[in-house]
Amino acid sequence: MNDKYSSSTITEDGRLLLKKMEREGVESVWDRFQAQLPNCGYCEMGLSCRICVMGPCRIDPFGEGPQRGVCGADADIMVARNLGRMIAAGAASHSDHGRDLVEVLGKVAVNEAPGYQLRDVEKLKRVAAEFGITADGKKPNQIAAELSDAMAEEYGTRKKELTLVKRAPAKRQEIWRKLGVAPRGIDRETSEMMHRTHMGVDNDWKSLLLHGIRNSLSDGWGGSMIATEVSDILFGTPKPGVTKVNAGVLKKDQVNIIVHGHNPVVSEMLLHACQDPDLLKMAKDKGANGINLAGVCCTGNELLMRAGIPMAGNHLTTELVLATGAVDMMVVDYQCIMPSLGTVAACYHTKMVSTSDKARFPGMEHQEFHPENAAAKAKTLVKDAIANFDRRGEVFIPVESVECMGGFSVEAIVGALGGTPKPLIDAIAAGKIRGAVGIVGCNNPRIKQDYGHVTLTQRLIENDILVVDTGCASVATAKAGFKQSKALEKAGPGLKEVCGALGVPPVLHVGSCVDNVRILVLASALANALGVDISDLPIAGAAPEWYSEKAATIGVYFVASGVYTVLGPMPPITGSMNIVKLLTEGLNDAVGATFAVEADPEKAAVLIRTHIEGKRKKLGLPHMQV
Ligand code: BF8
Repeated sequence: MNDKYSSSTITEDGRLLLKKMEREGVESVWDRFQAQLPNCGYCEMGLSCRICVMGPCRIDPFGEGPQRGVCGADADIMVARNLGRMIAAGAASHSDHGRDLVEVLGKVAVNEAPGYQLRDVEKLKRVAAEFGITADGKKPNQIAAELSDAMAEEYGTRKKELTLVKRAPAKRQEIWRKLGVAPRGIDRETSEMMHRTHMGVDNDWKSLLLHGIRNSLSDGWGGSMIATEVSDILFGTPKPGVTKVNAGVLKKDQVNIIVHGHNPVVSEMLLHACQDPDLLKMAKDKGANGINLAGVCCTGNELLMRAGIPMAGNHLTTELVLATGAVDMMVVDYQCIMPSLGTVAACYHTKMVSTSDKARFPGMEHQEFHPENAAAKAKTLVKDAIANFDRRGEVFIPVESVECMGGFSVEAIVGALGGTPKPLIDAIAAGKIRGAVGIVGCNNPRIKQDYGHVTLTQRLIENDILVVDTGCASVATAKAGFKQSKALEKAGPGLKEVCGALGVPPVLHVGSCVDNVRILVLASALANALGVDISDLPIAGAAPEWYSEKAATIGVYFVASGVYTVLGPMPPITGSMNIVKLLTEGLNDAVGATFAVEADPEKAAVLIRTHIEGKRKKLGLPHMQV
């Protein structure tokens, strides 16, 4: 179908709901995007600075106007400071999410978090051992208490290096030590970045960017890694399972509750409440055929991965699902929640509820969740959602949902391979699988929704490259049908054979955005099995539609971990050609990988395939000309 909405999104549900919103006069993210055009050229290039109040300042990229801010910062310093603060914000977000989970773990250990439990005690023991905590004769709760304390220390206490850095291949750890970027404390690196970028501190753009690397590593091998591990311990390590995706997962005859945000602490309790027999009866008495819990964005991914909860959409779908008129309640925690949602919801009957003390929004009722009250609070919210069911107006559920397989934790992937990564390595060595690519990140109205993710994924799998994806990328490819066995038809012959034999789709859903660390762990396992560094592997990363500071941080820790990474949207760095050159070329000498920026996913696929064949050649594996 070709209409004006198809320039905004490739999805049918998106197109139809956008049309409905326009008909109803409801403003969407695309309308606001248009209203902002043309964007400020200085900001796009990273050449504006409002760090201090001698400014705001800007630098003229054409060399005619000012070439320095009031403080004397030139273009390199300005761009580096802005980028540094972007990395710090991304690291702070994911790592603070990790801290919240560590606190829940600590409360569970002392029985102060009713409803939560230690679901994966084996993993608890395994991770505890990495922190030097022995399990002998100890009850799981005691181990959890000790692990929670040890993890909390990673945030602040003065350390030489974060504990989980040891998970990286030895060669990688050496590279970081030599460069002086091994992260020392999760909060420390973020705090130091804010310090360095204060006026009058670090004014060497190279040194600022090196600290940007260290800051990103404090998240990738620190806060985010802790978030994923503790989520697995508390909520279960994901196993493959089948569910449904897109706006068609909403049910006309049921109470629909959508969870949005990132932290599974709230959504897990809602999941339990939605299964409560008393509440199910209450829904029935109200005329509903059940309570349907669905997710959007990464909190949805957390539930999809572990409990097979359906997924209504990714970032740019979050306003659109409200326009179905079928959402009785949307419960949000934090991150990626547009402040417009309360306004959109007010045009329908949806009740909006915020739950985190650190994230409040206009047009939302605030019901604060803490580990101590979460189970009870969740029941109250489900009751409120049921009460809202008969306030619905017109309901429009535009499409049928699509089947999707999720749940590919590293443990599940290695399990599917028979307990060792060797079969995957053999398939790569034989050339049946050319390599693997992690496709991650967001939607961004600069790019037609899902077009970047889906096109790149198609080009890679048809060329026998395995795709593992997370975050909104993983929802995009799920909606497009890449996460079902039928999708093997879209894959090249080698990938089709290997995935077919294992009973998995050619595109593996590895989780939410904090779960990008699963990709690091998997890459480390492959590198260790081969006795090489991550940068030697025929792998790559891509963020075709990224928008957030968190995604910027992920990109940096991918590259700093040795993974060549192709970004879709250009980060605000073009005001400094020195920095562009360093990130796209110079980093190769320092960390063995670089960024590339390519908005066209067809061209990005060629870049990635060329990179993968180059790595195959260096490893002495059969390779081809792309
Ligand atoms: O953490 S992919 S839009 S929802 S930032 Fe946000 Fe981007 Fe989606 Fe998940 Ni990640």
